[in-house]
Amino acid sequence: MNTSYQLDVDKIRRDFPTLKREVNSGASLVYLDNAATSLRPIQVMAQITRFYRDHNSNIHRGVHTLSVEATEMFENIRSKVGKFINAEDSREVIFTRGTTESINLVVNSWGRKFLKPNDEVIISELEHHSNIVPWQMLRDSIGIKLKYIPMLDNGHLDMDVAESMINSKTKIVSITAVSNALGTIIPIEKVISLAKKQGALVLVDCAQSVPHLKVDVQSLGADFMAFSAHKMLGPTGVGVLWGKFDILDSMDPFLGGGDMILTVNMDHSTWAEIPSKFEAGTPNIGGVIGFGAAIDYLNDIGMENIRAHEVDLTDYALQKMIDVPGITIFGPNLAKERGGVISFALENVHPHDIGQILDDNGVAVRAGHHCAQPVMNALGVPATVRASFYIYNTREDIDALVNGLSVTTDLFGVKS
Ligand code: 7TS
Repeated sequence: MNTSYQLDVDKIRRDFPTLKREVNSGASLVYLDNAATSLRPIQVMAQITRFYRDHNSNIHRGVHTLSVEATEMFENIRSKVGKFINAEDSREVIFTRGTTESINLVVNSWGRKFLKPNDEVIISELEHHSNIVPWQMLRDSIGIKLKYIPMLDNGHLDMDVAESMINSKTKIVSITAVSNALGTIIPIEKVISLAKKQGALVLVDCAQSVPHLKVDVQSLGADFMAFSAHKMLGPTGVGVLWGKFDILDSMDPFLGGGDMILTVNMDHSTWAEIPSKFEAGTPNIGGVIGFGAAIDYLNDIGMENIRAHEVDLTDYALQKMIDVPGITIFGPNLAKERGGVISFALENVHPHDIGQILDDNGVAVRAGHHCAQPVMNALGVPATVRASFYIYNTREDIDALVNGLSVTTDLFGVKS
């Protein structure tokens, strides 16, 4: 491959046995649904197996050898995640079930404690439902005002409106770093600076950024960040909430139960320090330990190389796809303004039919509203087809996508 960055895709592909799958009697799998979830390399699966085989135990409670080992392995991953995002203190890393739970934690533990009726919370029209619905539930429960920064036709946010909308009544801006539906990279540094001028907090939904771009929480200056392990080679059911120490420390617990308490009496209980305060019950220990192997894998490749590879693929895909008859490609025109996500439609062909025909040809994409219905409403479509890339994808995968689209346009008689 003629590229200036260091990424040995052939070697990487050998670590992902799922890529050897055939689907629909003989079509080689081309996996382009990475925004939904990535594949997992053998190193992650081996690490999960190693935990259950050799160290299986609950954490933070036993004095026996296995429990001490499991606790140490689990806590080492907290430090590893902290380093990966450059957190100042690994206690700022809270393990959750995923981005959805991380956002719900902030909404309930920070929002219910610190927000009052008529306080303003600002999100955007580009959010995934998990950064809309919890805030709507809080609005309906305590009477906050929820405002949306609108999306422009080109898939970018209307930053002029953002500038006037974020004002002294704003208490938190909760915003995605990269749109899962369109791939738009949001200028979060600018949003953070607007919020900080007004003394508002910022939560960044990094579900689509941390897996693909270098993110440094200290230089970014947000207050909370949420992301999921399963979109970055790790297991499902593991996510992270990072928050500034003093803010997390000031918040009430989210869930009550074992491991999050200091003392329990019949009439009252007291809470453990962070991070335990927010990690009630037995967590996904094997999953967190597997997540550690995923971070090692990404670190070995280098996040800058991953980003360069995705820009190259996205640029190639945009150039190839534009020639498909009847295609509309949604979102920003330039690869550098996008994550590795391309959402599109074909004239007079339902997105689900496109998804089905692509699947018949081995190409896995997502067709639907991508849990971002306000984006679909803004585009005036019920659904789109979305192809999304990761480290193991190649230009040949994009050729397979484009071939599958020609089969579709031939079948439906779409003309340019
Ligand atoms: N925020 C964004 C920007 C997302 O893309 C997703 C998942 C979430 C939050 C929720 O993450 P979870 O791990 O808690 O489910 N996005 C998608 C998607 O685009 N297709 O399937 C899941």
